[in-house]
Amino acid sequence: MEKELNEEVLLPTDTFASEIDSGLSASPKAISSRYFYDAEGDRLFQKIMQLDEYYLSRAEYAIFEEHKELLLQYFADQGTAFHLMEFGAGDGWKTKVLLRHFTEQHAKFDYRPIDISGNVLQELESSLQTELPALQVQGMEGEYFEVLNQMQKTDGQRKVVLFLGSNIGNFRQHQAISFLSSLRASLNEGDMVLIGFDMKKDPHVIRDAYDDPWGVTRDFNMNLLNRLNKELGANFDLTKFKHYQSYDPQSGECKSYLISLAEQEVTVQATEATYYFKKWEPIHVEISRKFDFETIDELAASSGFGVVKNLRDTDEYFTDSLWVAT
Ligand code: AVI
Repeated sequence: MEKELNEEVLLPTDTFASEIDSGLSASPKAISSRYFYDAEGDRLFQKIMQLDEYYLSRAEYAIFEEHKELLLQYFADQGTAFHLMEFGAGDGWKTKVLLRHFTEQHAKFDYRPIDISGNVLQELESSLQTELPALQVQGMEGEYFEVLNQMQKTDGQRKVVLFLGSNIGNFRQHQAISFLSSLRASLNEGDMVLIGFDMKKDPHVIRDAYDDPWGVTRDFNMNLLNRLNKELGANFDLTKFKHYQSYDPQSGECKSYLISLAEQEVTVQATEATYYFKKWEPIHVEISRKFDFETIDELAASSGFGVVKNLRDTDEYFTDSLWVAT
């Protein structure tokens, strides 16, 4: 029998429910930030990316504007044809800077955006059809690890993989190494990856980006509880939780929590369980790590890549690091 699928993320509902069950039964409580992204979560994240406080997207956009020709020279290496693949492509706002330039320069490449959401891919493909009709686009829908397996089956043409927006920061170090090592295993020597890293900086700048005065980031975090209410039949009372964010300048860990404002019990129909919360008990919901060059070098070396070039914005807030599979 086919498993029931949660349409938004194409995950079996029982996997979703069982992960929530382990997260809420654990001590300390934790839920993965991958569950932020239902339709409302996608909408709120788009809104975050337009906030002045959330500098990450603008910084990476500026890096692409400044270095698009240099990137093309590395990617196409003397006119070689390549597949440009992108994990977590989203609306493609930043990537279009590269796609437009590469198309204008008649580079020999196709674009393969990869996203967990079929809707996001459809919208991206149709906007690209209008804006860059000559570009060959082939969307791939699925979880990162499913797609990595499919990637191995592509022809021998060079692959260049984009992993932008500091999505890598949402992994802990061991998870990042395991993801990048699997990515490396699906590539050939000489293939390239371009990874966006948000760098350590003035802690106040980071705190403002993840706790904006408009409450958009708060709503983005709280939406997780709404989602559990809607999809798993939970009965979270949103007035009894608040969003809290912390930043540790030593480790570079920016963490988000939902804090219980009262001693309370929450029942989730899909897990057939009731969870007890102490007053002030946190649920850890996201990590957004900030990097330095030592950590970037260490990540590359431990996962089978060599750093070719680090590209930075003028504020030195963000780095796009170009790696080659060794
Ligand atoms: C998707 N990811 C890279 C974002 C980040 O910066 O960690 C998600 C986000 N969380 C709060 N604001 C944005």
